Amino acid sequence: MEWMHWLISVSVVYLLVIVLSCIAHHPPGPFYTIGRFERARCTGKNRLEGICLTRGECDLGEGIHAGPCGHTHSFAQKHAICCNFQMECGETSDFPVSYFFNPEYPSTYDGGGKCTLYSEAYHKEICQLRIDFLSFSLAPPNGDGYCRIDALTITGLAKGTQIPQLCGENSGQHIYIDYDGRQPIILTFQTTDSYVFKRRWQLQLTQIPCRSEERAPTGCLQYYKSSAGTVQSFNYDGAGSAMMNSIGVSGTRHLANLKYKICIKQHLDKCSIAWSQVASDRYSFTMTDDASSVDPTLLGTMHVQSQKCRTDYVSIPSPEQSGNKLIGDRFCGLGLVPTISFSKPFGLVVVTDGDEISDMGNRGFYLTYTQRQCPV
Ligand SMILES: [Ca+2]
Repeated sequence: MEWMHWLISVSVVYLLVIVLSCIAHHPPGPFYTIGRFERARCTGKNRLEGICLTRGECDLGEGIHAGPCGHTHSFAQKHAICCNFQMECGETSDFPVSYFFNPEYPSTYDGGGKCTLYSEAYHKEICQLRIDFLSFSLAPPNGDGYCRIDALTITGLAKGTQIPQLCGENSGQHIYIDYDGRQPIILTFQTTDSYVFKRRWQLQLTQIPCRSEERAPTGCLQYYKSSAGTVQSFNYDGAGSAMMNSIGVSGTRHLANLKYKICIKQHLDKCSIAWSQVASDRYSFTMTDDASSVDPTLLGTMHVQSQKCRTDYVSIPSPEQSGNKLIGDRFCGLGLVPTISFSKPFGLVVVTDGDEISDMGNRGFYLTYTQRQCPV
């Protein structure tokens, strides 16, 4: 029976080699479990969000120790720290919340080239990624609304979804993107160093579980959860663009070839939503026509509301103005009359086309919304 013992010993050693090599290739890190769901979120001393982890776990994920985790009862949590994850070009983030800053942060970046971040869902129960542009300043689009100098391009999207290429000034904006269940979402900043510009981006990436209240409804690129607030087009500013468009007149600030939805979460006891221009800014609705040479006091009165809006417009479903139902749902021109919609879910659709040849000096839109009480 000697050979039998020998055979068993060899088999055991062989199995051990296989098991050890598997562990070496897939280290059992602290994060790759459902347990990560149960980790408390925290805000660090640096005001960035993180996860409560032990020092060892934080180090293993190359995180930043951002102070104590706050008041918790369990022994393990008492010794936990708030751990931030700050990603660099070329890295993959599979953390519930992480940050992606420009190279040379906290300085600005004047260089060129590509900087890519991969966002991988950390668990199969993760459906969506929310990106908050805490800060976003890239070279502006050209006068026709194309991001030709700098751009943030997002790929790895679920089939049928489209995310516009972004550039210019977008601090304070956010977007939601669905994971497709197989591949990571890929964020690529492409910049041109021959264009002198102090670039800056600070993005917060938050992974959202499929069954979370935080998840944006399907098809909403932006999702606002307050009962009142403001929305604006990408690269909006009341000051005009310094760029010329393709026919050599003042270009636009808003981006070309957009088609996306801004959604508003309906609050309890709210039955309708009111939309209007931000009153302090005359240019807060300049979607089509000549906003450059017109007398600025006339802005706001030159509104167009009809299905004749075919180039750049916003669409508000089943709109009413001064108690009257409107026939069309599209709004363009140089002004928006206060408009109410009872249609649910609350929101608006943004559409722009591929050129600005019949427009001058458009900014886009900057609107306030207010959810309104149901009649008693
Ligand atoms: Ca246009």
